[in-house]
Amino acid sequence: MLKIHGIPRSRAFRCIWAAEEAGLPYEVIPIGFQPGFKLERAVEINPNNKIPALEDGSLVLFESLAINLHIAGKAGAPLMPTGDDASRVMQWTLWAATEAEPHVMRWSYNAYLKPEADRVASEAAAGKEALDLRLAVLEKELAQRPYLLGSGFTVADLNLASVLYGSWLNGYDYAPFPKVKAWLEACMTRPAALKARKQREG
Ligand SMILES: N[C@@H](CCC(=O)N[C@@H](CS)C(=O)NCC(=O)O)C(=O)O
Repeated sequence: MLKIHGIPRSRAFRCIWAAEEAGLPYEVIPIGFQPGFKLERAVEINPNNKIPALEDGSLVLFESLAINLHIAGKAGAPLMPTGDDASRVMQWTLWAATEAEPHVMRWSYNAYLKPEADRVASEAAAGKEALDLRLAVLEKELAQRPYLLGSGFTVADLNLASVLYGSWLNGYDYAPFPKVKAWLEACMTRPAALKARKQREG
């Protein structure tokens, strides 16, 4: 049984979605937030003291997207493909973490996450400007194939879509990127995604 430490309204959402896609049994060990995005208690198993963290038997992991690679690896293909496609999964996962997520978060904190009085419009605009440059790259890729690696959904799609999910749900303008918008909608309405979203969105 996978033990996912965190709550659905955090990056643990990504791992819940991955477990659902993989069809693996899991339990969520809830650790929530206090005001100011501080955790309500220490995460003993994560030296970074952050959520999510995963326990899989004696294996303990942190980093949500790495946890997802582990979960997908247990399921195997098609969620985690082999050969060159496994390298493409790594490429897109690192792209999600380094090229997309910092700008998603800069926009998100200043567009909807922080209390209204603490939001800085210029910060939201800077995050959006940088993210739009990356979305333009993604738009060109998705003009060539329906999913990141080809015709089928893999954990590469899961990892990148889950990084973009909060912005997609909270009013980010994806209209200039119709292929990205259609791909995100396809990812976020998969049966496994809907099960995970129900835990988060109610
Ligand atoms: N890169 C990490 C980020 C983890 C992270 O920042 N988690 C947030 C919740 S989504 C957290 O634990 N925040 C509390 C804190 O930083 O004190 C991952 O993807 O797992």
